Amino acid sequence: MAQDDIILADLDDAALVQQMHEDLYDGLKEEIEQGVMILLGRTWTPYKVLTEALVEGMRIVGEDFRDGILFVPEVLMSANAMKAGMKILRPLLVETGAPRVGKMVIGTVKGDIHDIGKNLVAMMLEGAGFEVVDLGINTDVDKFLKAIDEHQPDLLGMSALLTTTMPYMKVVIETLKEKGIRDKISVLVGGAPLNEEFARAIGADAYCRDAAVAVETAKDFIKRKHNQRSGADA
Ligand code: B1M
Repeated sequence: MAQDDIILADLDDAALVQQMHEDLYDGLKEEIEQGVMILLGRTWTPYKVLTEALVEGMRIVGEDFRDGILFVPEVLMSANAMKAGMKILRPLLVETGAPRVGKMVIGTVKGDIHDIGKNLVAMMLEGAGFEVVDLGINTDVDKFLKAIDEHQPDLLGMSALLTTTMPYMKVVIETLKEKGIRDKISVLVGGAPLNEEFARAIGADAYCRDAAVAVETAKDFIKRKHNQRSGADA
């Protein structure tokens, strides 16, 4: 869509968000960056911009991708525009001054290159005071193990967006068991095709529907760990 005749700053909030959904759909990176800045300037919180303008826009892209209306190259452009918006929001979400509460190693599993959701989870966790070691995409079990050994995290997060890659999470969990370190770490999993039942079936500790739930769940597990520790000390 040609944007020449639309001045984003002249739109009211609702119209601007609507326009941003369309711009995300069309993969218009600069317009998304501009829209994010305008909403922040109107005192929208970074989280509200993220969820209402960006995540909701990406949901619409996902529907049309599913229905064969959009194809990979177009969705890649949308993803790039989304990432450009997230890049502006990241420091704002991360710099809350919250004390460090725990550490998570996170990655998108082997065979899978989807990273928008995982990046969002990492950003929100950092904002909530977690130290996050992000292993990126296409992460195999050796890379997870090496990072766990090196960083000694409280939590392991795994993301998968494909039905063909989600079973790999079980491979990682089984390997943690074989190595005798499964009990030392809480495993949180997420991604659009997953659900509670799947998480239980593969032996994960929790399924996280979205980034906000991931933060709450991570905090909960850290609290439990502290309680166990103080129980053992008593
Ligand atoms: Co992909 N793709 N894609 N894709 N893609 C999906 C996942 C699909 C559902 C689209 C569809 O058909 N409707 C479909 C999977 C179908 C299936 O498996 N049943 C699909 C397909 C088929 C494919 C390809 C195979 C297409 C092809 O090549 N023919 C290919 C696979 C490549 C590969 O990975 N090997 C492919 C490629 C791509 C792009 C590269 C074009 C691009 C990815 C760009 C990128 O990530 N850098 C892409 C995109 C963008 C999507 C959709 C449209 C959007 C995903 C997204 O970013 N959502 C997606 C459709 C959909 O999911 N509805 C789709 C926004 C994001 C904020 O949400 O990732 O769900 P989400 O993350 C959420 C939660 O799930 C949760 O919190 C996040 C934030 O709230 N969460 C976690 C996620 N990870 C977590 C980890 C945690 C906790 C919570 O750990 C603690």
